[in-house]
Amino acid sequence: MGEANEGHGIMLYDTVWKGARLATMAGDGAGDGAGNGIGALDHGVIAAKDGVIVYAGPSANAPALDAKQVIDCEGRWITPGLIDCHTHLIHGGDRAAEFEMRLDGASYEEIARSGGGIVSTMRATRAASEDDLVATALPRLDALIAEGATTVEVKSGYGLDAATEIRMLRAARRLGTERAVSIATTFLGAHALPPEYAEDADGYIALLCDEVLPQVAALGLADAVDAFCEGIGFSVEQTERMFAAAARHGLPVKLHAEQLSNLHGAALAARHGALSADHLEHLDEAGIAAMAASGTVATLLPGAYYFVRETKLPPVAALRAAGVRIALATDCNPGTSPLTSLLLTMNMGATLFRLTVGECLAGVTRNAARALGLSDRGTLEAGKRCDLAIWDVERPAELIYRMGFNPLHARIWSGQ
Ligand code: DI6
Ligand code: FE
Repeated sequence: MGEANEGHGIMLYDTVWKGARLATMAGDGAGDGAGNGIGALDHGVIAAKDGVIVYAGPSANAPALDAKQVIDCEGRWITPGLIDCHTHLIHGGDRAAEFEMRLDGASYEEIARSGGGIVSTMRATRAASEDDLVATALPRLDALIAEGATTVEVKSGYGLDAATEIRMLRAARRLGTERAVSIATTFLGAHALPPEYAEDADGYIALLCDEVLPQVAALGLADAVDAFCEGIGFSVEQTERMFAAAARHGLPVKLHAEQLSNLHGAALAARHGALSADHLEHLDEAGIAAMAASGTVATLLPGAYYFVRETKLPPVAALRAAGVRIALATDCNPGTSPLTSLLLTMNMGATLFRLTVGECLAGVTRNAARALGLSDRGTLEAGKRCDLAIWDVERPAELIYRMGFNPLHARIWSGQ
């Protein structure tokens, strides 16, 4: 680097994006006085070095912009790279035939009896090699990436035995080497009861806590631990045992809570300092208060709400009033949300849940980062990773307003 530059305290940046309009998503949302909580800036500049944002703000205050590469954004909008904080991207097979049967009038029970449901995905996942799992997940990941996703969470939970859960997590980690994207992995062994343990849910939880999770943790394959706390899933008591095991391994927790009924899973998650509680259609006031107190993010999954034709809405107004941060995610899974679009997820968040434009954008950036415990991303601010989405839109609302249209102009991951 030039000695002259150093002598004058001028930094040589790798890349400068100028002529941009920025939705920095900085601050903490509504009440920060910055354009509906999106931190809107009309004449913005971003400068990055070594994959990190060094400056993001008005061009008027920008430092000397000495860069190896200067990109004129011609007035395009830049948001933080999008973050999908809840997916089941890795799985064998699909459930399109089951979908067809349901449209032809078959009930959920008939489908389960004919070998469908979550156990059919378990079988297909157990039968798949690690290479198969990576190969079948890549098109789904590519669809997310094509819309500006730079960080994607991926859960296990279709193996339901040690070998397959580990294979799923290895496949998930590999996605992050196959593509320029950050992958956060979550161990969801407590997703469903495998047939081997049909009458012994406690025994299965013991297997997960005493054998599977210790292996997963020793291999460094999970960034968090999740469970499905539900009548058709696991009880509060069983979930609590999973959380205790997670704590023993120093792993943060999240929870599928209050999706189909109210077992008070969200309050349990909050008591354990969970990063997020997810779904939440049946969440009550006590659960909201507990989440507000613990700073647990409410991750709403409008794709699942839509696909299963749920009618009970999550308590958005009460979450908002209590100051609970709201994230939005695809829940991409073969059974209840075969969705690989964060843009459509935002549209559903707005149309179905009445979230504002600012809330939808925060839900797939700042608050999604928080739901993953990642404090190094989710906003356009000095010191954050340089993960950007550059959009051909006139106003950010267009990202949410359109359905099935992708205005992504460019995507930058780690400054590239
Ligand atoms: N809640 C869901 O909606 C999915 N898992 C969960 O815990 C359903 C997964 C599937 O049907 O394959
Ligand atoms: Fe899920």
